[in-house]
Amino acid sequence: MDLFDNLPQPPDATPTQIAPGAFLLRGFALEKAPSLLQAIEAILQQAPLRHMLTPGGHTMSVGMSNCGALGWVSDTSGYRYSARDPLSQLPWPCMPACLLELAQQAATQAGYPQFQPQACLINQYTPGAKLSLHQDKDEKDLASPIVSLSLGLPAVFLFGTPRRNDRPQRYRLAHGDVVVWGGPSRLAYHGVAPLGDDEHALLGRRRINLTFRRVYENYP
Ligand code: MD3
Ligand code: FE
Repeated sequence: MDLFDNLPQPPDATPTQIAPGAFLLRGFALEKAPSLLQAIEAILQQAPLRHMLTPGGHTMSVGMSNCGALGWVSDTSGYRYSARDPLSQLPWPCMPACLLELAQQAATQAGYPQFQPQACLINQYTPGAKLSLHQDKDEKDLASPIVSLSLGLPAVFLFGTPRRNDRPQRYRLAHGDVVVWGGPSRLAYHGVAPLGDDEHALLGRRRINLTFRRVYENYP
């Protein structure tokens, strides 16, 4: 099996390029993980995780919520970004400074200075939860990268190319890992294999992934 379990890397080390425009920062968030998790739990008290419906009517196995000016939502009418949480009709919780700064620092390390994310999608995986191969193309601003932060149980991340039928590479994404996806990798197909059943010291039997996104070039 072509599972590339890349070597760990200190938080200040040079990012590893894993594809054109895509950079892996192993352990970049490791030291800050406890405080980041606190900020995430506070968001989830205001905007709880929920299992959204796909446009095809299937319930997603990943629990989702958002913070920031915009949030990604899915229901039987489709995928879109919304300024309000459809559960409460309230604006999504603000993006905490600690999360925004982490995303901006990682983007800068990877060669994308000036990253100003408008949305942060929070994905929670419990054992068995997965994310099928897809492209992130609901954002108008495809020039900006997406920054992802992984916390908790490790997952096997599938990373293909912008061509659906190219066989994806596999990466093990662990607690504290950050990846920056931009340039030619921005429209790469990707997904997450079903989460294994294990226990993480800080998060228990779950994995949380945050993705920081710029949706519109000019909003707000
Ligand atoms: C590569 N989330 O929310 S993060 C998603 O682990 C999503 O929860 C996964 O895919 C997760 O849409 C993967 C890594 C990621 C995010 C966006 C990408 C990789 C990407 C966009 C383009 C290419
Ligand atoms: Fe995605």
